[in-house]
Amino acid sequence: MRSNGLKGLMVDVRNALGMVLSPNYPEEYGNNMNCVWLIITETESRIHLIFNDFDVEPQFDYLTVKDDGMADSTVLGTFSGDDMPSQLASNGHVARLEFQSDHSTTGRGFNITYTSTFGIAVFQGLGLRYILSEVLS
Ligand SMILES: [Ca+2]
Repeated sequence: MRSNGLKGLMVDVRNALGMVLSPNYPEEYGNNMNCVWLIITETESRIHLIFNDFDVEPQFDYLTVKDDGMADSTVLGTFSGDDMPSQLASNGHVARLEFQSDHSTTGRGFNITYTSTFGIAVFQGLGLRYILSEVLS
């Protein structure tokens, strides 16, 4: 995973379905958060994201979903506020979720179910700010 610029806590859950929760969910997430989740499935598979709950401060806090594992990968969607995003699917076998919050006002955050079209989904590389800050700053 070196090429993705991620270090720190590695999670490897071999299930075709899992959850991505914002930090502290369903309690409010913190200020100044910078989180990255990388969801990797088998090469021929695709990743589907289903939003179950979404509540972040409009405009200033946001979740970005990217269509591959790199920071500069194509953006599938950027979400803010409390409108529930529609279901998303990756075009490849990797999806990258990035969550950023600013210095004030938080929300409940988000609860997302990920599934893999077929095969086994591997959820790898969850980093909260205190882990990733070494890499990102
Ligand atoms: Ca905020």
